[in-house]
Amino acid sequence: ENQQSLLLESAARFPPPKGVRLSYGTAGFRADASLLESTVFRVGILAALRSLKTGSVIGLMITASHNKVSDNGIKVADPSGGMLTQDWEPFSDAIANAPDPHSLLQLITEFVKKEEIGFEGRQPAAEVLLGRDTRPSGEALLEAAKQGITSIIGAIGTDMGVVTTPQLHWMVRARNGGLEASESSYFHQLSTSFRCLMDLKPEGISKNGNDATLLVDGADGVGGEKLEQFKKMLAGLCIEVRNRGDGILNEGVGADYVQKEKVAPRSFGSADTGLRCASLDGDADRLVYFSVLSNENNKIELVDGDKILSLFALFIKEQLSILNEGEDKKGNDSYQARLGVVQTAYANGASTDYLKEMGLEVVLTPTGVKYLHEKAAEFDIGIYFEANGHGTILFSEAFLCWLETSHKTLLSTSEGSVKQKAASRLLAVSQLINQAVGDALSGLLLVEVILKYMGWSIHRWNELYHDLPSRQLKVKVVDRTAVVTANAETVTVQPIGIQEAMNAEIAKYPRGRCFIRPSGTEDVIRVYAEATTQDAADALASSVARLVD
Ligand code: NG1
Ligand code: ZN
Repeated sequence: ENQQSLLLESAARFPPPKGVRLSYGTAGFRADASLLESTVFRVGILAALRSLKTGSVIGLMITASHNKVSDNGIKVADPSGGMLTQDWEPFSDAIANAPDPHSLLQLITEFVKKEEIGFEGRQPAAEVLLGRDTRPSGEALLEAAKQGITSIIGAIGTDMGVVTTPQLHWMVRARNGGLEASESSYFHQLSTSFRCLMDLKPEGISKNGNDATLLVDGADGVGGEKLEQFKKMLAGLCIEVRNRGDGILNEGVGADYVQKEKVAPRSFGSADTGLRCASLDGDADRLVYFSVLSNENNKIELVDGDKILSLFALFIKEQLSILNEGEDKKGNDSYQARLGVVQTAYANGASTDYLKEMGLEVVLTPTGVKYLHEKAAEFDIGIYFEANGHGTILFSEAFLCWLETSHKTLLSTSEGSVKQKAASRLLAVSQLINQAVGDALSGLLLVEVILKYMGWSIHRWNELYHDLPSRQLKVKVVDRTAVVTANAETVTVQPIGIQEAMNAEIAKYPRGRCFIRPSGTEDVIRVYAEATTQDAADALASSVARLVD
């Protein structure tokens, strides 16, 4: 009874905006910040229930990532630090759109019954870690989320303050693994494993052009601020952070802008020609690299998520082959680790070819981190990246266990030192790279360490393969759900007949590839096209966009 009246009473303080329907898309709820108070309050309730149900700490992150500063959003981190389980998404949609406190209460009561969520036991019964990016609307929304959490009796919300999205996910994972969940423990783990990898680079390598300062575009968001703080702990790496929050968040800056527009962000120009640059997005879960081309109005050489993935795959594969060298096939102590990579249809065709030529298993999933992450977790080492720069490397428990044991036994053998170093490197990578979600800061450190290891400049790295020219367009439509796709979004099954019409366009261009899909974060249909020349990719994209319109 107490619980019910508490919920009714607090829900009355957060009436939903009229005539707006929100849905938990590829990245949680996202909308103009002024529309979100009630949604965020309700997601607070959901997070508290999720914590009760799982008996673990849950995370809530308030951010709209690369979207404009007046937008905001909220997403839930599950106990592992990953995205909210998909079977709770319908409930999430339902409560966000409940018209009044009574219907909200009814939905909650039914759900609690169905999920058999118990209210007794631990103290506190539920805990939710809250974080937000630098958006001015974040503070009030965080308060609304907190009120949602505390409207479930026995639940508490712990404010982690302004953090990057991956920091918050990392903290949730750490807490549930019995570790300390603070920013300083995060920085400590990253800097320790970074130093370890730096110490393990092969003798004699270091002079090949990448000792120069790394220039970082902080998107005027939280990532730049954090990196500025963190860089002091990173011996052997010189970083200059620009766009640290003096300009407008995500306006002409950030990984999304750089990747989609293929131009240099604000504060970067011809004076930086040829230098190694990186760009974070607004909440620092995406990372791309670039290098300014001389005298060509802000044109850049883009090194996107596909190429980061390729660099990581190359390095990991090399360490695995060092470890397996000379092991007989019967394999006393050897372990045939399954290394796999996961991409989406947005991956440049040239990257997929390159990875397959390396002999790797390549899997495609639909767009959305939750799908990529889930697939990558099926491998001993699963590397996933979206072309836009979101990705990470997942290690299986079984493989890490084997790695630790063999790391110890290798200490005492003669061939040990080389193999032992490879084992140490892989262990350090598993500590450095965020196991919960894609993380621009940890990804950046791993890129830097691998470039040092290889003795490569950003240009050498970019030469791994040549991207096929591509074009992305968005088309505003009345009802984006009219487009239904299959086979990891590579085929359009509805509207009927559109795929045949697309095929006829695609057939006009050598190496032509094109697909469409409804966006999960914006009210648009996205068109992607690829071909051997930029003109051809542009023409293919616009003719398919006309079919959609
Ligand atoms: P949508 O709007 O569903 O295309 C975009 C990105 C995704 C992912 C989400 C979450 C593209 C083409 N799509 O999703 O990859 O990052 O945002 O931020 O970049
Ligand atoms: Zn982001």
